[in-house]
Amino acid sequence: MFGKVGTRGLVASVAAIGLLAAGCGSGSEGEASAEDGDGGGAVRVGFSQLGAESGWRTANTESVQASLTAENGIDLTFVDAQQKQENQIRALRDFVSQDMDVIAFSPVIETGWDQVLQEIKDAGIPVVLVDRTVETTVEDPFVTWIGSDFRAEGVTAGEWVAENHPDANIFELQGTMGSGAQVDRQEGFREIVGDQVIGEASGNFTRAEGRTATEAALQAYPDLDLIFAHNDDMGLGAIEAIEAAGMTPGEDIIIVTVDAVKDGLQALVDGKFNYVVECNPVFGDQLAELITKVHAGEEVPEETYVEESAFDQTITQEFVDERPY
Ligand code: GZL
Repeated sequence: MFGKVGTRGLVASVAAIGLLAAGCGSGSEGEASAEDGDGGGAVRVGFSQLGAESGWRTANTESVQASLTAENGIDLTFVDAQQKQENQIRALRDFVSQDMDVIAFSPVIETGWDQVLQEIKDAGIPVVLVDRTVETTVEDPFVTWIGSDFRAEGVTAGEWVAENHPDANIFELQGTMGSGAQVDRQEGFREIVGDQVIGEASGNFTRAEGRTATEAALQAYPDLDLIFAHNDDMGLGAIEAIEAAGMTPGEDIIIVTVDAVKDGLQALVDGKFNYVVECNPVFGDQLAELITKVHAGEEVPEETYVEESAFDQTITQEFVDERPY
């Protein structure tokens, strides 16, 4: 979770360190300022969102912005990094210079954060990690993390394939290389059906790049008959490529994806996707509560996993129409 160097013990001490830091993140050392604790001032939060690459990310941003609001006692500065780590690091440094009370971010990839995390720690500002995960050697880097169990999502997808298509020749459409979601979904999936994977390529979690990668895969692997896409958007791009090649998605080529955004579930109802594992982006309310508690110096869990499910072609159009995202 906190990279391959983190330990549960380390994360537990993070919670303790973070609670102390929260008490003086917005005031001078040791003094309570008007903004601290129950001083009544809004909690100043800097949030670095990694991009707007997918339907999932759009839904996540909407949820975060709907919950981190003035009426919930939060003064939010939200910055979109367009999937570039250098933009995220710049935003995090800006948050330090603006002396934010709490910094939250979803890291586009797992590595490359040590220096900026150390700068944030030296500034005494608590960090709440959101969605994706980080590998870091920095001691006590975060107070808490909220998101999905990406590895479990990969295992769920793999188990469905093993059960329903045990002889399939699988092509894996990977998300952004080096992101926690890509690393862990791949690990979980391959634990179950790794011996059936005949090829892989990254579609960077976008529809366009998913289409391009699938066009190349159909040429390179004429025997492929199942695609596992790390998110719906790449799966939707794969549908375009499969249809352009004169084949029928969901029949000639089975498609398994992760996210369960509305477009993905519509493809499932339409018979073009075959199985979709949910990755729930709507946790802004839980995030707002965590941030408020961190700032107030209250106890928070080391990690919070959001509720998720999985869907096959038995879902109905009514179910899709009623989905919040
Ligand atoms: C998962 C999230 C992933 C989604 C993609 O929590 O990080 O990033 O699965 C998104 O749709 O691009």
